[in-house]
Amino acid sequence: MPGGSSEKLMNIKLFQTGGAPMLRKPWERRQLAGSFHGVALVSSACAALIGVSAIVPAFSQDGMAAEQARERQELQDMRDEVGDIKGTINDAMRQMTELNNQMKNNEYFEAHLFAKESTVKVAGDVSITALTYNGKLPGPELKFFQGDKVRLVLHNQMKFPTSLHLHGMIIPGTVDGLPRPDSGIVKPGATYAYQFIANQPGTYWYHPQVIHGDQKAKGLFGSFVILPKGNQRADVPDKDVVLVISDVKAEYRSSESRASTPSGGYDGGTSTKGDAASQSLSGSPMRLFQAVATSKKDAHTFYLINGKSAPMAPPIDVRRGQKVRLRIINAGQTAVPLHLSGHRFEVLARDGSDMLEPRVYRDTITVNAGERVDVEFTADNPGLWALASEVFEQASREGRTPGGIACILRYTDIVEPALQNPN
Ligand SMILES: [Cu+2]
Repeated sequence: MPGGSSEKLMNIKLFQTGGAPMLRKPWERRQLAGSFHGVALVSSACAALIGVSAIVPAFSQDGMAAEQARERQELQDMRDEVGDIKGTINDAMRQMTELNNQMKNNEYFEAHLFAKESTVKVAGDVSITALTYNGKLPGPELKFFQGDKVRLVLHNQMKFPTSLHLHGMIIPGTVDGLPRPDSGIVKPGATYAYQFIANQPGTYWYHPQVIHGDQKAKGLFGSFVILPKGNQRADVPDKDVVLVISDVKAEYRSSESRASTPSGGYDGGTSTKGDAASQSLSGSPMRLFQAVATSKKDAHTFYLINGKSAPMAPPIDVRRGQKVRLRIINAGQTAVPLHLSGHRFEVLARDGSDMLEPRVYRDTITVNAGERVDVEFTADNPGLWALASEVFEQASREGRTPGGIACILRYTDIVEPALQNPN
């Protein structure tokens, strides 16, 4: 019989043989059960008998007094024991609190960015080879709370140096200033941790420093949002969407010129000795800021919304009555006038700073290169609507629609007839 069940069985026996009054105090029950348990290993049947006889009180006067004295002593022993346990628990609690405080002090919210060359799908039938963070275009969407200690670990998996700039964050120059030989420049294969406190709520983005600006043009960028502390305010939206718009130029290279570059088709354009040699081999200065098209017909500029050209850009799904916030980041090279049809939005912030009263309502807003604009609207006009650039070149793919910076706003609680393909 396993120890646990035999113990349970004997407790029942004890109650049945009139031992119950002796078991009022929990520690007595614990001790008795414990002693039974030990004996039970020898023989469970005998153990029950021995145990019960041991706790039957004696009935003589002297015996009673002696028994009471013994009980008092036992009680005192128990109190001492409880006192010891309390002390041990208090010590443990103190240690736990200390450990907790230590952990809080060292608690960094860590994100890992792997800068590497990746082939990404930008339209249904088009893939380009770009520079990416974690194989994604744009890089991972980072979200932190105000006051968080942040550690961004940059792993350079490219064949040329890179760096990281947290566009808009007011942080020490030692973290975000121009990269210097002793810090900030991450050599090929190296890793670097950027640590800072996220103390400004708002919409920001990350990309390599200005001396590695060509890498940004080739796809190294991502969003960075700091939510206000607690994020429990009444004006927190029902839906908070980050939209990174960009334009990425893709150049086609013959297999010959690809083979001549040190990284098998991609030199990153940063002037190191190896790159200088490869640039003279390729003979095309344009490649300095271009991604690589995988076929000749796809060698052009792609205007993207969250890394996709319409109609591949994911729709913005809303429900009637929702308060929707769009955090628009222009990671591209040109200004984009974005128009939302069927709604008017309030402009909440530009470049992470809240707008001053009076409130500004618009239906179109131009987002300059590098700029972030936070807008908010109420989903109060069911239907299928477009959020798109007003510049035709940007809202098409080489003049073909659907394409470019355009996506659908749709109400998921309303059944709409399917969209007609205009072509
Ligand atoms: Cu920037």
